[in-house]
Amino acid sequence: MSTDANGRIRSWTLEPSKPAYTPPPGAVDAHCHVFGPMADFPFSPKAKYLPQDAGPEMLFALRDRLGFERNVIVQASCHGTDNAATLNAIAQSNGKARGVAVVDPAISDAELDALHAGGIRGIRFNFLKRLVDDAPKDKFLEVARRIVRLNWHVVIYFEADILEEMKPFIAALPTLVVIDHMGRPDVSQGPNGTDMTAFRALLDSRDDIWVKTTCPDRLDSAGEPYDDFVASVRPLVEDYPDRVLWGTDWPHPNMETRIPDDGGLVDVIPRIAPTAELQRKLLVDNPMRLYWAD
Ligand code: 0GY
Repeated sequence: MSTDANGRIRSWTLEPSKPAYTPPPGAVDAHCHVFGPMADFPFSPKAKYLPQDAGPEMLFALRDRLGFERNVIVQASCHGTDNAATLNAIAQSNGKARGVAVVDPAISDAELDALHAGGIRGIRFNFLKRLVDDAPKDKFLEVARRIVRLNWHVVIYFEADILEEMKPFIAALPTLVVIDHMGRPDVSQGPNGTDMTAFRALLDSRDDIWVKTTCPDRLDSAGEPYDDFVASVRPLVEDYPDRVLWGTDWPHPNMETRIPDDGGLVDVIPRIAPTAELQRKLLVDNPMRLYWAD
């Protein structure tokens, strides 16, 4: 755990290793965040964690070190519904970043248009009680209907224990849906375990549900080399190759006690996507279709 004198925590390693694996040209890190910098972009009063600054320069330096070309920056819960830090990072990326916002469901159409102009292509609904105070499904559905005209998608973050109760909500969403971290299955159960089987049934319920095959560090309690994660996730990449995304999750919110090595995370990619074609879909074709279609 690394906490500074102001109680601000660092959840990322300062010295990530250089991965052995080289991503294909044009690879996209499709799930990462920025924190602040706080002096310019204060955290939400409702934030559940207080991180040290992890701004765009740090993110882009990591991108280059890991061999990626683009980022999809997901608004982190510590910034609430003020997307200024995310928009700032996108603006500084020379067109190499796009984003997913978190919005107040009462947002106006003009504000949605401004987010689109700033590079936002989706909105995130977070159902983790430790991260957000409430998650009003009726209001989420209303705002989801209002982003259809922008051709955006919805990103949903929930854990495996509420998958069943999420189903009617997911079925009602009028946009393409992306599920963060596969709905956080228990990967120690294996690819045919209860959690993965239920998650596959969800994927089979609509052909426009996509999935982030992310976060071995969060999902594999055995830690590196993340064998349980690989065993559970590789069949998913092989069976749904056109609906998978990959990201570092840097700066790894709330992982301050088990900080992952970002280079080690990249080296998991060829183990879950064992062919060059699968890697190109996962890292280039799929995220480009979703975030740089225009
Ligand atoms: C993640 C996961 C987490 C945090 C957030 O927005 C966030 O604060 O997403 C988490 O704590 O599980 O996807 O970054």
